[in-house]
Amino acid sequence: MASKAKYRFDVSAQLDTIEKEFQTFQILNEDGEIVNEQAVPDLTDEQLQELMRRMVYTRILDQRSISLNRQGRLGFYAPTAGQEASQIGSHFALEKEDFLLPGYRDVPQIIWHGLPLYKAFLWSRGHYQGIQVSKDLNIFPPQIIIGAQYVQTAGIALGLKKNGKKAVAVTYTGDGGTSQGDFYEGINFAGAFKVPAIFIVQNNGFAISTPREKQTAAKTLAQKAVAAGIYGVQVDGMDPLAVYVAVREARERAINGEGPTLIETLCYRYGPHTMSGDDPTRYRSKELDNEWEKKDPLVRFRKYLESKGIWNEEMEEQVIEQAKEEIQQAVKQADAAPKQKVTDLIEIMNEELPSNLKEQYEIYKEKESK
Ligand SMILES: Cc1ncc(C[n+]2csc(CCOP(=O)(O)OP(=O)(O)O)c2C)c(N)n1
Ligand SMILES: [Mg+2]
Repeated sequence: MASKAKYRFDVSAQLDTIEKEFQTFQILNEDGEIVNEQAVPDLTDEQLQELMRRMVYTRILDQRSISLNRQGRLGFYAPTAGQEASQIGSHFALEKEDFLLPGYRDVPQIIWHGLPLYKAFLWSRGHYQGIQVSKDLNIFPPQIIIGAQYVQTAGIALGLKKNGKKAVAVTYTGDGGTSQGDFYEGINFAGAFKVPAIFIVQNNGFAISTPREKQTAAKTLAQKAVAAGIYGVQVDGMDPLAVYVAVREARERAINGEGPTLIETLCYRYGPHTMSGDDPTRYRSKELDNEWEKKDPLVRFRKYLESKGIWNEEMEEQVIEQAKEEIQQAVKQADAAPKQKVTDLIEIMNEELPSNLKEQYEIYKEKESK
């Protein structure tokens, strides 16, 4: 017979049971082999090629953005390499009518949603034209305030529901974002009102230099969904097919009135936190980097497509060339934007000016006319 338990109610077994339920969902392993046959999505060869094309393009965009930043030709930049399956795989599951609320690292998703590349560069430079987009483009500017987009997403999703729209609001944050109050408020509200929202947490293991283990006692970030009474999924964030399926099904559920889903994607950022002086070698080991690079989303997806005979070096070269060419053109277009004036900022932010701003506006108008 077991010895008398120290406590009458075994809370520890209860927590264990819940945590064990959150297993990592995977379809394609590191070697590009299908390990979960019944979960393989119904994507045509053309769609699979397009998904690969977007991931390769995004990797090149990241490399070029880093160089442009070093040359002083871009402003703020948060590297994306290593997160392509998580970013592009998730976006691939969405439709044009869906609303996207990105974080600062999620520029690729809004580009693939339709933001012209040169506007992404202008946003990076802090130019107001970078966030002026056509009305039919359902995107928000990348959020810098950690977690704030989670609350906004719950609100937008409620709007979609009230207006009877067959669309979802999708947002992204990082592992660190789930330690923020806004994160809990957002998922709680979304659960209470059963709104069509998808909350994606890209768990790249670090919030700048703070390891994920130090940010929370939760064993998985997906299980945070339980407290809000919403669905939670943990997925291999280096596997584009698994991410695609997790998001596609979350979208289906949301549209069918079944409410929101929280999706944790396990991934890694190869580069620094941002280009503003972060040195990852001070908080990450070479061994850890190597371990994650073996899981690379492009490598495994390339192997998978090659094994199906639908991808080759020549196709990849073509994508790389096209990306380089388009990036070069977009930089030129961004360079051609008019120099930003202080009066521009005042004008675009206000329909009517309060007296103090009116005064400043006149002062700047005078200065700028010289
Ligand atoms: C409210 C708020 N607090 C702090 C910061 C400073 N900050 C910028 S990025 C970051 C870490 C975020 O890490 P994570 O959510 O894991 O996203 P990742 O950068 O890894 O994609 C912090 C603390 C901020 N931008 N906003
Ligand atoms: Mg992180």
